[in-house]
Amino acid sequence: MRLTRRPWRFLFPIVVFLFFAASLSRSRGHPQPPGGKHKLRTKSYFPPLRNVKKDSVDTDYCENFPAAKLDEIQVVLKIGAGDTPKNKAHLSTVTSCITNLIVVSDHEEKLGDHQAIDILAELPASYTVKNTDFQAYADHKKAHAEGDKINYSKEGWKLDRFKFLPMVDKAHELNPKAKWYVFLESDVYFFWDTLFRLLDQIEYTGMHYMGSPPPGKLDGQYAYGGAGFVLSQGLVKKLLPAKATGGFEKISHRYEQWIKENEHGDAVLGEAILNATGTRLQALNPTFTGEELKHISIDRDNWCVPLLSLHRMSNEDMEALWKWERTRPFTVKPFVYSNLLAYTHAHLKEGGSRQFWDNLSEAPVPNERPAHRNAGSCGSECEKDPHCLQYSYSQTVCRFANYIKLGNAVDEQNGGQGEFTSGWELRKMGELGFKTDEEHDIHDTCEEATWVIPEVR
Ligand SMILES: *[C@@H]1O[C@H](CO)[C@@H](O)[C@H](O)[C@H]1NC(C)=O
Ligand SMILES: *[C@@H]1O[C@H](CO)[C@@H](O)[C@H](O)[C@H]1NC(C)=O
Ligand SMILES: CC(=O)N[C@H]1CO[C@H](CO)[C@@H](O)[C@@H]1O
Repeated sequence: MRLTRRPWRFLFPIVVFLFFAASLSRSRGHPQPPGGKHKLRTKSYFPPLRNVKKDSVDTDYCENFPAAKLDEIQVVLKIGAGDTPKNKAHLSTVTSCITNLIVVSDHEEKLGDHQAIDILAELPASYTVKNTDFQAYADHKKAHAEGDKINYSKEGWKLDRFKFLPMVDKAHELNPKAKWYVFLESDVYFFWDTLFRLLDQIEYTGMHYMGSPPPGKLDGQYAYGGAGFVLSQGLVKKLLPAKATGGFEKISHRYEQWIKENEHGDAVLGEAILNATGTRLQALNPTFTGEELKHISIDRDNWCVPLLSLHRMSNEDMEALWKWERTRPFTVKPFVYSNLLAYTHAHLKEGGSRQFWDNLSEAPVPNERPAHRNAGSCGSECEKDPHCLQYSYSQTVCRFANYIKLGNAVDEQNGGQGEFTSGWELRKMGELGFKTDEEHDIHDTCEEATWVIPEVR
């Protein structure tokens, strides 16, 4: 009776319920197509630094590092014993705050506070039979025994692929309770805040194999080692089932033949994961990226996409970026692609162009266009072109790009005959969010991050 007289009383709670149900499913990203992006608020685990003196002897770059997160995350660093300077650079920067770090190598040695594990010593003897790739391992052992120093070599590098399977076995053996297993290499930079925010969005009991396919093969089906990758506890449990006789079935034993036949350890790991668990790669590029800093393109597509990894970092860049990242002004927002501009393009505060600077712009402007008279006309043509974000001019050639790249200095004496100028479109970059005036912070380029939705391969 009352319901028919006042139907709104009945309808109101239903409408409210439907509204919440809809917004809940949206915030979990369900209706979005794979490979798309969605906006999502995430929490920062890094409180503001109290002591932000960069480069001072008493700067503690781990001061606000959320070490408690490491109770659930096992980080594994894979190195080569011949790479001493690189390994040291990594352990004193990117992995310096990872208190429970596992270091896997082809030689057992003490590296600062860490004990590198000779992960190849874990393999069955059958690996070395008729396997010329293992000659370097024997040579290294002999050299060490004689007190000789191991240097980087091509032969030594051939050992690298044999580390992928046993390092997963080992990470699980040493920390079977971890919710996440995170693997990186000594030339890979990691933005830890992005990792923590990403893992917060995902259930560790599920089956997750996350990373980026190799650069240049972005339709690939395995996580490229050079971008770092992550395995969930749920996946690792299925990958390494308990044996009736005790212990766990190791993938380094189970897939020995595969790794002998394939020169890419990361690819074999991907195949092993698929074979043993039925789980495919959840591609999260460009958040994970196998690109190096100098080749990173910042464009309209990735402007607000969180950045997690960089590859082929020089020791100098590793240290400089680490110190910069750990002391940049505090923000609750995630680190996104366009935030890199404050590191690579801080010079834009002094003006939009740079002389004796190589472009990395690729598309030459056709000859008949009037952009070729000088750097100035090249720049004004770029301004008129709605897609052009950066240009470069040298020896009558004007090039545009619809992305922003760091580029290189050009030696004024040798390379820089004549004019050699690169420039950036400050007005269009400002519209996107990178503002170089006094009132704005060049670190704050996005309203809200757009997270990549994993694309299952
Ligand atoms: C590595 O290089 C050093 C210096 O060049 C040399 O003394 C040493 O013998 C090399 N080690 C091996 C194993 O060849
Ligand atoms: C896993 O690989 C083995 C050996 O090649 C094969 O016999 C088996 O069918 C594979 N299992 C699945 C589920 O693909
Ligand atoms: C002016 C300048 O730096 N030009 C270079 C831009 O990049 C292309 C492609 O890498 C080079 O060929 C040009 O020399």
